[in-house]
Amino acid sequence: MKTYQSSDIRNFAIVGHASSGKTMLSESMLACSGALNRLGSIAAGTTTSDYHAEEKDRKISIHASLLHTEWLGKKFNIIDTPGYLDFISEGLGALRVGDFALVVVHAMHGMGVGTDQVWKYATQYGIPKMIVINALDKEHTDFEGVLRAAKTRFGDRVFPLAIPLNPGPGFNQVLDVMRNEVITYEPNGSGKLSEAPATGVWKDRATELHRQLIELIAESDDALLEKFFAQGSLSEEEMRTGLHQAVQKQALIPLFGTAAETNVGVARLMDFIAKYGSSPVDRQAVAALDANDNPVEVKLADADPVLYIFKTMSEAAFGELSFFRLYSGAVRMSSDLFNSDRKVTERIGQIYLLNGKNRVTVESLNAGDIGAVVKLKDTHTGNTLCGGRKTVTLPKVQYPRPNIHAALRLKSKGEEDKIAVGLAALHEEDQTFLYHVDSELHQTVISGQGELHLQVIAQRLKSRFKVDFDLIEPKVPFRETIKGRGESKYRHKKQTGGAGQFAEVWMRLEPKERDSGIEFTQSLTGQNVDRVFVPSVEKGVMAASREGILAGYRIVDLKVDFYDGKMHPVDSKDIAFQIAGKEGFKEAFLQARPCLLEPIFQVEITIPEDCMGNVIGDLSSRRGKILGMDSTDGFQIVKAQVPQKELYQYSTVLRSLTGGRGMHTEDFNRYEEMPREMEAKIIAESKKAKEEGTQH
Ligand SMILES: Nc1nc2c(ncn2[C@@H]2O[C@H](COP(=O)(O)OP(=O)(O)OP(=O)(O)O)[C@@H](O)[C@H]2O)c(=O)[nH]1
Ligand SMILES: [Mg+2]
Repeated sequence: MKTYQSSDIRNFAIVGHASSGKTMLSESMLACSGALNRLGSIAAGTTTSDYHAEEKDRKISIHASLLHTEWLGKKFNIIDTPGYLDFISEGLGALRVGDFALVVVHAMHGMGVGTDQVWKYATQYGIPKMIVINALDKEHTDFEGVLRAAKTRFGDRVFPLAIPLNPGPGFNQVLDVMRNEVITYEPNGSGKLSEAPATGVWKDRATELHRQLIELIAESDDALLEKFFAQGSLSEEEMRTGLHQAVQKQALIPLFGTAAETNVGVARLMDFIAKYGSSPVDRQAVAALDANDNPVEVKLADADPVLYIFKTMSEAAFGELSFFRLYSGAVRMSSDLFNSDRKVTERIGQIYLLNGKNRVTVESLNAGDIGAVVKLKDTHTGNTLCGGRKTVTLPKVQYPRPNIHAALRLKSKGEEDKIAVGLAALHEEDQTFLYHVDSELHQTVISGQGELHLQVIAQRLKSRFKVDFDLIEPKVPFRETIKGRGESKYRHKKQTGGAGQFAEVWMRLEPKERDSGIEFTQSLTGQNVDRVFVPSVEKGVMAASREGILAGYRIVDLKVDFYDGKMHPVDSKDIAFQIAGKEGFKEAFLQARPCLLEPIFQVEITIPEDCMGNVIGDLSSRRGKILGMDSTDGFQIVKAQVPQKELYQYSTVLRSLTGGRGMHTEDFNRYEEMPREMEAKIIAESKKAKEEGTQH
């Protein structure tokens, strides 16, 4: 395998809404360029990219896959990413290291929330976008409609360079706007084509578009604009040199029509990428931090290697693969690099180029290239590896916060350690997967980007770490408090053989404002109780408030005043006052109109306008309070407050209410008293659990 100079490398992420044909597009690219003899299929589970069992079973992409091929002397590093937002971390990693994004839109379904998301992230990373309208061989497609929608969404800069002539079943002809040619593709999936000059109306359309294209390009650059005014047009040569820059500046967003399933339109798209697509040279320097966290630049031309790890993945029989992009310098086999995040030196063994599960080794890679290594000791997604004298860290991907949670219920005891190892390993691979062990509720809660995400993670945990568990609804951390005053005079007396126990504690309780916790005071006067027992009483009170009284939840927001009591010269001791404090507190608490509080979350829901009615209706059935509405970019944003208890799997509900187009974020807001009937239910459940010995 030859090595490629930076300018001959095309790194791009194929992104877009679920099932728009990204994987088939990458498959078609491999077939066009001869890296594959025959086009695989999603239905048969034979694509190069979706090679994992979990992907074949579900017929969707779950991992970002790295593919490479050569076209017109350029090396294409293709990262095919999953469209389901559950796996957005994969797309984010790919966009983070790509030099441009190929945004695939399904010709029948049009733009989806997935399109908007990846567009937003590509824009954040400052990389140019190109659009592919795919599946034009389907019946009832509407190329012009989707093109119009794309222009409405992303501006008139969206410009068609390849237009389907005969969309629908049998689609094989595309108008090449730049060359004013009709391209006819062979129907055998090879991507081979023949070309002929456009005629009639198509010729007129291409001529008109060509004129518009020249104007767009001229407008993107002052020097070209001057020439354009002087000459009345641009030469073909000037247009072509201007084209690359116009795409870089996104003065022009090229759009291509394809049918990836039959490999139509893909070869010319690859031509465009090879000739005009971004290369690492378009981003000569990237921002980083030095060892003292001062901003520095990493330059493509620097000699010392700097690598960013954008994905790690454990492969059976192969070990852990780390996917990287080189931002400067070259990387060689058997060299040592320093992981500046983990502060360890890593030995680079073999360097691989991948086509899905197929791997070839190379001796070295040049700046800008993408590859993979195996068996690094302590290197994870998001880490930077450096060579030579450099110690820098590249900015990490900022992942969206989780939108769904589930608790693990182990099927057999004693597997806690295995689970802990598994959870940590899976989090290192996929940082949108989070977990925490809740010591208050005694459960392990996992969180992610959607139900499917959690299911896939659960499956991986079970198969890789050989543990068995169910995913259940996480417990809600209710709280207990009081609404009125209460008091008790509790006497603890125990006479067992020799030394007895005696303590009498008098206390008063009163409510305090929300979030003020528990305040313990003493206002003892006289000598009825030795002050040495005050901490004992406090201990007892605190123990009771941790354990809960009504339903086993932590007690909050009240004041306890220990104001009098009695003691015995011999039998009064620490333990006696602790017990009296605890029991007295329980007695007073139950008199003080106790109640349960529930956590209320602030949610922000982004939905298409036409789903408003359904979403609002559903929110009120969840005891949600709407705080306000806003609209942006054709979406409605609903702000509401909803009890945590009602938010279990809300992201799944929202997706089904909105055809997958709705999203939400949630944040804890406050505790609030809960409705009577619900409170009674929770108290009853807790009693039952206590009797059965399964209380949290
Ligand atoms: N007719 C037709 N079907 C297509 C085309 N492209 C993809 N498909 C089919 O559409 C389905 C989804 O295709 P994929 O390539 O898996 O789409 P994807 O965007 O990679 O999907 P995810 O990665 O899961 O988001 C599969 O059944 C494909 O066979 C196309 O151009 N024409
Ligand atoms: Mg896919």
